[in-house]
Amino acid sequence: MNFEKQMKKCLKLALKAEGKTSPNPMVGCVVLDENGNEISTGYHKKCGEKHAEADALSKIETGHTLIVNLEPCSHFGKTPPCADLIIKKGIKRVVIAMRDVNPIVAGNGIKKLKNAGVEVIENVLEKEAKDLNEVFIKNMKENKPFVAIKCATTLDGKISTSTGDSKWITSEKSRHEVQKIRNKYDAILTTSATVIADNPSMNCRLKNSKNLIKIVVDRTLKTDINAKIYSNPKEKVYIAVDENLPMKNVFPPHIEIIKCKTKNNKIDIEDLLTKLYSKGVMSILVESGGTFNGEIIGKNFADKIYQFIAPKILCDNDGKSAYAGQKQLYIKNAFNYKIKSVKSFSPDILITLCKGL
Ligand code: AOF
Ligand code: ZN
Repeated sequence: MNFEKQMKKCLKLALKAEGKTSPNPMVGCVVLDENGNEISTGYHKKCGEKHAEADALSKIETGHTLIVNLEPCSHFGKTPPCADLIIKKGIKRVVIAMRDVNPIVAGNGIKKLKNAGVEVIENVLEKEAKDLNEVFIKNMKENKPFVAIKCATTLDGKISTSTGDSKWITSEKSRHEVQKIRNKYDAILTTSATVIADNPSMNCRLKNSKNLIKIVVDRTLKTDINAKIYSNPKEKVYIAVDENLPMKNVFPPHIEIIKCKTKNNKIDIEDLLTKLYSKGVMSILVESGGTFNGEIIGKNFADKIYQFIAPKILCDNDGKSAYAGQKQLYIKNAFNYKIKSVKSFSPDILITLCKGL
């Protein structure tokens, strides 16, 4: 028995809470009896609630094999250690997809189980499990938010014509998928230029969707406070301004100013990301113009790119490019990304990319 089928089920269960577990990982769990029959399942529904293992074990007295996509925890956090509960419930075998990257667990859960005589099988669907929890891994390893760029381009890589027309490059189907992507992230980040040009609301309009945090990079505070992006008092907005900007404005409680270092009249993105992370923003979807995208790419801050491509060609040299301002004159210096998937949202496609090697 290689437990791949059950691990797949764990990943599926974990995904039920996508977008709701931050800053915690997505975890699912399946328990089998000694004959290999499934007797319970569980998943982590929300930060602060039961871990997946505790959820599955709460429904049964005992079991034989527990399958889970993340190493069981060994620490007293918001809940007691899952490794202790697994031992107490008499589980004989634990199958995991990946070790926990949280330094307070990192191998200690496995040690605890083995010391108690529990058999541990590791690395089942490890790659899939790491993909699922890419945000959590980045957070734990680098203490930085996970950053993704979303853009919608023509076949020739443009996000608008030279007259500024951009509505709509991609189809309704593609734009509906954007709503689903937004729902996975803690926050959406844009710039004053986009707020002024497009006055977007940048919210998530799916049924039961969460209130996204908004981040507006606005060094000199030139956006209009009546812009749509500021209009929902339930949605927290951080405005990143120059730390030396004299501030006399009073803002409603859902708007908070983050004072950032600047370089060459630009917000220091690294400083902003560090400050956002300390405020609990674990993942950010950048939806902005080409210049800002270019900066994110140029400084290697993009962990992921979602690029929707419509089968339209503008042939407009002065149309705006999706990535600008970081001109590379030689192919060997191009910023490299790896294609993770290509999906069709007819008539468009969505290419999802991650950092290159
Ligand atoms: C989860 N859900 O199903 C598992 C987790 O703050 P706490 O006490 O909830 O602990 C969070 C840590 O527990 C998390 O960073 C990870 O290391 C470990 N496992 N966390 O939220 C789960 N199994
Ligand atoms: Zn746990």
